[in-house]
Amino acid sequence: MTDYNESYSQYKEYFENALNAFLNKLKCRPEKLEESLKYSLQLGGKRLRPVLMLAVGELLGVEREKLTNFAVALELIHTYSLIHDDLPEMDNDDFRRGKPSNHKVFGTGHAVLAGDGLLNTAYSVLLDECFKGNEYISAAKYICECAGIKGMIAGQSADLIHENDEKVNEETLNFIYENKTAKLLMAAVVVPSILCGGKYYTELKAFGRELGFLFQLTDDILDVEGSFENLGKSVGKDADEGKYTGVRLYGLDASKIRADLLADRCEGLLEGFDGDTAFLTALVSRVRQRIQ
Ligand code: GRG
Repeated sequence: MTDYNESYSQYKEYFENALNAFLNKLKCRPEKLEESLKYSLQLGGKRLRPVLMLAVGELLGVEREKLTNFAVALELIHTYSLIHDDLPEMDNDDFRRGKPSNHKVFGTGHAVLAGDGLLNTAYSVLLDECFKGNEYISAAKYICECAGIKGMIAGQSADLIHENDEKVNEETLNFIYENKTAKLLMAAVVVPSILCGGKYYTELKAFGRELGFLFQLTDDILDVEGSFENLGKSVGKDADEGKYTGVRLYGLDASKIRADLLADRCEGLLEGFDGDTAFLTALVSRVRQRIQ
């Protein structure tokens, strides 16, 4: 197997080139709007969703070119959600990806507009894909559902509503985990399946869901144990703000055991796929350890 880091860098580089080409063509006025749209996208980030999409595409034999615009749209949606999440009225975070949050640079009003602009642009990219055929329409629709009112927005809404609840229950926690975090990861791994006639559709959906739960639980653990240097954002905020987290429900030690179980489940699902799943298996263990 090619070294994990090398493969991750290759997928990421392919995506960065595509994103840069897209951004070079993205022009709008006023200049401040264009700058605020591009600022957060160009701060970096792991590009986990595009990397996952490309890696699953390779496993299923889907050409990269077919996935590129879906990966760009998904990263635009992810970035919009981070901009809005950082706003004082939401998670109120002054830092993102190690740099000042969008609203700290451009002001709250423009951060709202930058998020709106990225979301609208993502939908425009997805609509362009729809002219290519039915499977493209289905893939675009899947991303919309994952990002929308039965997906990420529902998860964020529940997260806000249940902030400061005295008790945490598992059903609500699962709703938040599944919608706020897992849905965009599910979109990343299911789109390649849809584009090749639904191969491993159910299994990939399950894989994306488990990976999303693992991702969010390790995020909750890192909010207790991580550092600003490693994460590029403030830590210790969940407890300060009475957030609904896995650590609050299960406790820190049990959360770590649960995270191991979720990683095992992800790996178990990957074992059922034909082809070389070594990269995806290594990615699961990196998400568990939160490296890269
Ligand atoms: C505002 C509609 C709306 C939704 C916000 C993204 C989100 C939903 C909330 C962010 C809170 C949070 C910590 C979620 C955990 C999962 C997550 C999306 C983390 C950040 O994603 P990474 O680590 O970020 O992939 P990078 O910067 O690497 O792209």
